[in-house]
Amino acid sequence: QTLKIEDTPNPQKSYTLVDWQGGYKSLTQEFDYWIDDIEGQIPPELQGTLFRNGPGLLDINGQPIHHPFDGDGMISRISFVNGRAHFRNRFVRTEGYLAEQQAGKILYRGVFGTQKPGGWLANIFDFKMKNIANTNVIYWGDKLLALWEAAEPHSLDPHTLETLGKENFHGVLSSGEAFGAHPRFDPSCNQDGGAPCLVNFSIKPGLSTTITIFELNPDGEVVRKQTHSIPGFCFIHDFVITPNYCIFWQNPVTFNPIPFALGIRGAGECIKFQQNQPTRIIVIPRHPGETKVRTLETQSGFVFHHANAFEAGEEIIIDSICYASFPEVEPESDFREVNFATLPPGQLWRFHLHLETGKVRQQMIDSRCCEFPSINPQLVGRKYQYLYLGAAHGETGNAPLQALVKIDLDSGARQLWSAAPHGFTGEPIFVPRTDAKQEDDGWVLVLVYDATHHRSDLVILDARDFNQGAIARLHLKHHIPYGLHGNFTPK
Ligand code: 3ON
Ligand code: FE
Repeated sequence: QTLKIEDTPNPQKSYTLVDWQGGYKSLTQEFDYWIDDIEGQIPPELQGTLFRNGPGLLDINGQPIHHPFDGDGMISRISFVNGRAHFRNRFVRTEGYLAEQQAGKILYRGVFGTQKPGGWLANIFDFKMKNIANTNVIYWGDKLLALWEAAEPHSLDPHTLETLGKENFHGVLSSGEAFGAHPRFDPSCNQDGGAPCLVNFSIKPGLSTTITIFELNPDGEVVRKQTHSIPGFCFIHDFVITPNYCIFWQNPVTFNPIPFALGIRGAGECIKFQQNQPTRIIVIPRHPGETKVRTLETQSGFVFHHANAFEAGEEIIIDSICYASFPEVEPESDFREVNFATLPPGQLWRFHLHLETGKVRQQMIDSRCCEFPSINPQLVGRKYQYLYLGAAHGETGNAPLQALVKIDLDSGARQLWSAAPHGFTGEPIFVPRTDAKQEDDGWVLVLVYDATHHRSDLVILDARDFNQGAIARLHLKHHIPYGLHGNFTPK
């Protein structure tokens, strides 16, 4: 346990910017080894594989990219076998990755502002998108899929991480068609006699937006697909499900395509937050027979990620990470020089939607800066008690994630595990123990960037008790750039 902050230069701060910046250096090498530098002990009952995705490259042969979300997807795979752990990482061999590595320079514009060298003249009217496969990685229907929300998935060998090609689900996706990066795993689908099912969506932007919902059976086949047209532009990164509904947050934003077309800004930099516009909440029934789409309204704000949702009588309850505004990306800025204190923190809120009256109530559950919610996978769409989050070390203000927090949503109790001052956390993943009887009986796995050694650790916590500290710290031989999402499979 490392809660001491005495050795940081500024006692008000639990981190230094220089330490934090180390986690945004590229990792160019691909590794394959048994992890042998371990503090504590890997629980032998923890068996399976953790897959993680995120930007592995923050530059192309020395040419910096403009935003981490534009970085090429790199998959890390940590498999746990009889108390030992094996590490492997591979870049997804996307068309763009291969072409740029061969050319040794940036050949594509990125959604979040990366431009080809040569100024606007080199970028004007180039609408080509590089599918960077960097946001999430899922194991479903015996396939390992790297996801990026604006194009189709890449299929990978789950053992070697070799890129096999793009996945179109037997022709369900047309070439270039999007498949979102935030699928939800319904542990027991009403329509499939209680079998598990994977629910995902995609967004086709425009003056009005098409939302497509896909439901896949355990064999990885699309068994249900529905599309809806929603008035206005949408930037929807995540959604939530319940047994009967899919729920989408239409954040109050507008899109001005002109600077993008003229080669001055990335598409994501043309999104403008509308402080005086309400958020629209779109509730779409999952059952093919029911077609009534409801739109509810609540106050302005921006949501990337939701924790969970469940039905409670007349209401749907949704827990989400909300920002007071969308963190707009500035074309001239360097993301490494960010002043955290000037940006709004993500904070945990609970929303109550009343479907009949259309009323929405909300309350802040925790004001601590947080991101990357994770729950027991058996309770997706169901009433749940425990939520795990990446969190700032301090209770107030915006800061990088250095801790994990466990929240008991029934009692309000909280537990904090912190890696400050030199450690930086990412998304926690809750792994249930086989035959667990309690919701929090299992482990929380998290990659922590350790600036002191410029390397990452895979940290294992007992989910029932963060206060006992890490039960194991697996020191990797290198760092892993701050990542986005991943999943654990018992296989
Ligand atoms: O909305 C339209 C449709 C669409 C799919 C237009 C569009 C071009 C903006 C678009 C594309 C969206 C894309 C490609 C989004 C990609 C998002 C991404 C790669 C990551 C998002 C991450 C979110 C968060 C909150 C990350 C937090 C990170 C930290 C706290 C750092 O450790
Ligand atoms: Fe996400």
